[in-house]
Amino acid sequence: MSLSAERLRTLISEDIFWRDLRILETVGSTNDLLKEMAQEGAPEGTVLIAEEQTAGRGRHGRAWHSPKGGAWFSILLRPRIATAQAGCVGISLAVGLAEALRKSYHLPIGVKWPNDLWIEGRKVAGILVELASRGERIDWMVVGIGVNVNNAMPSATRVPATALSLELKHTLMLENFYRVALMGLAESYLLLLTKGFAPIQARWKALSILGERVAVHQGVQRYEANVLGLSESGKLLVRAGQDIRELAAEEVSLSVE
Ligand code: BT5
Repeated sequence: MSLSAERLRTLISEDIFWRDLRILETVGSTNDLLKEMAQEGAPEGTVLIAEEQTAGRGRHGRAWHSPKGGAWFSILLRPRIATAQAGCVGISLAVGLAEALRKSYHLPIGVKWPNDLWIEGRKVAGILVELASRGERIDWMVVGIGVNVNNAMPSATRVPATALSLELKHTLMLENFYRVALMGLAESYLLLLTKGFAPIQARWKALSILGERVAVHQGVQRYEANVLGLSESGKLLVRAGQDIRELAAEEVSLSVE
């Protein structure tokens, strides 16, 4: 069943935040294309959806497997905040998406810092945040979101993977998935802009799957640390020996102990 732009537009027409929703059958990476559109001045709220990506990207130059049946999309945001606060946006979006999917599909979805969604020890979604600044402020943010919905699983992944359809034991209607996801993303993003990061931090705490100890991978370094919580800019605060460190999403990866 291929994705119907018309059906999708009717389903999300009540939501004023998203606009110019585009669906492509196949593309290299929705992030790459939306970044070009951002540089050419596309407005906040632009959404680009692909049924399939041939060069889907994860963080740190990793590949993201994106065959038909999954949800591969990018959203364009232009938050009027300092670039140093960008981590808050990624966290807010992960929280909004996780909560919306939990509510609609009744699955125990958790958030793994920074922006992954997990279901009982398996990764179901990943988020890739890319941005450009103007002075100290964000000019645009392109947030790429990959969710395993009805697609076949990649054969070997860094961490075990799952899909919503595998967990629910039935195929989902992709248009409905996009409605739920886009509403949840808009809700938490707008909450961040109007009420600040504190309410999101509290929701994150309830969803976080991190235990007390994590292994931090930073370049070729690896060390173990105790998780202390989130900083006000969305960084992860950890204690390694006597050191308190603030980890930035773009610099590290974590494995759960
Ligand atoms: C992420 O990276 O989790 C961010 C993924 C973002 C993908 C979206 S799709 C729409 C938009 N356009 C793009 O080009 N990208 C974004 P990371 O944490 O680096 O995870 C990547 C790792 O996950 C890979 O090295 C694989 O081992 C594994 N992986 C690849 N495809 C996967 C999948 N479909 N499901 C689960 N794990 C996967």
